Amino acid sequence: MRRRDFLAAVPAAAALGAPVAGAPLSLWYTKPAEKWTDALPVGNGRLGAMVFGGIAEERLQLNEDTLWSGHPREWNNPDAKQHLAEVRRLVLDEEDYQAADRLCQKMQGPYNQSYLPLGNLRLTFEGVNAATAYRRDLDLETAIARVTFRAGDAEFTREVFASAPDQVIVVHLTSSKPGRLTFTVALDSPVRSKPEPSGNDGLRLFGKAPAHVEPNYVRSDNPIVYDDAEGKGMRFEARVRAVAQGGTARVEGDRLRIEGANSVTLLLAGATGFRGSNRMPDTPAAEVSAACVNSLRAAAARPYAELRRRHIGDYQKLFKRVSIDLGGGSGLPTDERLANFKSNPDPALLALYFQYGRYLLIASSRPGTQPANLQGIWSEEMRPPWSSNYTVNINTQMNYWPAETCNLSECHQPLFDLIAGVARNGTKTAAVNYGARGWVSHHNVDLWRQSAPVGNYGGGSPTWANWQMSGPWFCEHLWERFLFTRDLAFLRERAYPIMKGAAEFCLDWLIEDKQGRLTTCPSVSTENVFKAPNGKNAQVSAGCTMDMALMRELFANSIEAARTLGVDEEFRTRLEKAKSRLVPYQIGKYGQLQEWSKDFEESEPGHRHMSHMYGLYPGAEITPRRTPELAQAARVSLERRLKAGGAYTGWSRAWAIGFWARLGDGDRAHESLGMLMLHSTGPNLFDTHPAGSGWIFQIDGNFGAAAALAEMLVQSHDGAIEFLPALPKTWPRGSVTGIRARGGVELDLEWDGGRARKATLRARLSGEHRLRAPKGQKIASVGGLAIKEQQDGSVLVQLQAGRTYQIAFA
Ligand code: FUC
Repeated sequence: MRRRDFLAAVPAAAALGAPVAGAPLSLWYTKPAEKWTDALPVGNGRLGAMVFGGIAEERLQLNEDTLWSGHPREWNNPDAKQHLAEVRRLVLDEEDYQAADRLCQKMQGPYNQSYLPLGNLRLTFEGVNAATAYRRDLDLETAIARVTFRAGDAEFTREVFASAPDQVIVVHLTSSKPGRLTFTVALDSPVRSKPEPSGNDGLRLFGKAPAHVEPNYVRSDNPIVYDDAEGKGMRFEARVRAVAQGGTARVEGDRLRIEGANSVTLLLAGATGFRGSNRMPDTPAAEVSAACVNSLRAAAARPYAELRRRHIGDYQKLFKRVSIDLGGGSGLPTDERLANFKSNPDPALLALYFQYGRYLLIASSRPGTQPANLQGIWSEEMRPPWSSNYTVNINTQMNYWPAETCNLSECHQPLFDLIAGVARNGTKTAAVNYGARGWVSHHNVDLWRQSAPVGNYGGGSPTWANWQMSGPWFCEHLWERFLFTRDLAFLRERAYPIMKGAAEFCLDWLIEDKQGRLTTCPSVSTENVFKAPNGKNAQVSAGCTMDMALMRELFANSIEAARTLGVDEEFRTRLEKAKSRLVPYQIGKYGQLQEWSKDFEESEPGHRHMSHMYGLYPGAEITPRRTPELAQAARVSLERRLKAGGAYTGWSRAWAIGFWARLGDGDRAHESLGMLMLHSTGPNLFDTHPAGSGWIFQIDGNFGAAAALAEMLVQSHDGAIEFLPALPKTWPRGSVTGIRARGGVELDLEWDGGRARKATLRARLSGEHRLRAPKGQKIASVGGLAIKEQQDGSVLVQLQAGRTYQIAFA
């Protein structure tokens, strides 16, 4: 590569704008990461790296979001249909629930494929062993991970970021004394591959992914099957190029050696042979290479300072839309703040966690990329937990809970693409497995948009895979996007056809129960187990509360969508009729919201899933104002779950926070936020999930808790924009800007002494809005508008697109 003089373009280390200790939007540490879960994530939606920050050895663990095992294949099960009638008879006659469970397993197909790591970039330094003044951080303001330390008489810095505009990961190294940077660069991967030189100043790692990876459930040595046939396993490549200022850079064997440089920029590109979820991944090697070469060439033509500026500009356009201040603050490293949370529940750490959730979504989900999987895009294992797949009986959906409210609507896009792919494949699954129209999807999805119930994983195949309701849940995301943006083209072209197909499946899937109501069977309350009348555990029954809630919501939204678009009148009538016959919500013997259509005893009262409360959150059917009895019953259910040890996974805890926020109980929401910090958060603020005697990373809780925190401050699901619906006593004073409400409104809010002081509304669209002040307060004025005060204390206002309104509270 042509040498360029970067010195003039690059600011001195001290002027790089590194955040100081205690900067509110930085995660920082005084030691390098020892474990993967200590390292700090960067990502551009597609390429990700975990930065370890070692002193003599740096490791960047790398991912590319389309690198998966496998290829499109047949997963539908033509035999499934023949068991359906018998499953229904066994359940509806209450003859043998366990037999129904067993039969359901025969309706399954193969397990899904696995997300794979791209590899590692390793730097080994000479002459920098003992370091002082060590610090590593991740600055959420700039999305740059930084390492700084002193070794001997020189200061060393490294900056790492994943650029979306330039599609490369950039590592920039400097030393305060000239000529002090001497190190080797290597690429390796746990996926079968080979590193080799590329020109005089670069390396290339080329490989082919396995055609099949068995999940890790039962054994860690489950088969990983490589297959040389064309398209059976996708090609992939990582390439790194060095631009050194001063000194030399040259290839030595399969390594790159930098000697005596003043500063060095490493540019890393990655690409795979993925061609789309319904095509064999058979892109020729030369094309995969060309994708890397082209990104590197374009990036290398820009000086470091320009790459950095372009990255920050692009990132901040999304990140800076929202700011938050909950008070508090600390000069301590992030891991110490977390460890001290019990004695010092610092609100600033929660604000950091909230913004970290937004950061992670920007870093793992951009238009055109794959959606965030169970680990976002960050995964180092060949058999990651649950194949790091899309678990769509809550986890994937939870990843996108903050997208609209937290002003990252663009980041929602990859989920819509996934939904479209699953809907396409699910049309065949609906026909083959069930003889039904429309489309169906079950509880797991992978890169190939697996749509059938998965089975066949070692130790047994849980019946909970036979859950046909992810389609309706997906559709809630499409509809919500419309509610926030009122984008009619999106509704007409993307959302409604998919919603209609999901509703068509539901209409065919519904059957009559003995009381003449419409019900679903087989039906599982996501992964939960009940005591059947014979005293033994079972999973499959009929008409679980969540099935009914999802269908009621899908039908209502599809009716509304069709009406808005002026289409499908007759279909609307069919949906109305079916909707009115669905098994209704029921309140059980403990005063709880019933989880199953019969008031079964729970086998695991502290179960992590709380699906029956879907209508409270993220759904909007149950609200304390509109359905007070159901809201009270949901509260009883939540209390019972938590008392029995529920919410023990991070995602489940995040859900609990959302429930409390929707119930208007800020102090209980805050209590659960505290539990999340104490029990379900790793040192790098990654959300955790218990596993064996330890824990693993799972990203859903990061997103779910960020979304739930936003719900504590502003809600708009119940026919009004509500200010501070669940403010805890521990945040008497604070502010938030840029939160979005349904109907195209963006708002800022300030409070003090636990009372709203002022708010600003920016209307993106014209329309009537109902506004609701916090409990015990009133809305005194809205800009210069005439306000109609309603009986319940809310006010109605007519907002004009493009205008900003100041709100005063009394
Ligand atoms: C569901 C949950 C588990 C885990 C897995 C990825 O099966 O019940 O807790 O989150 O998804």
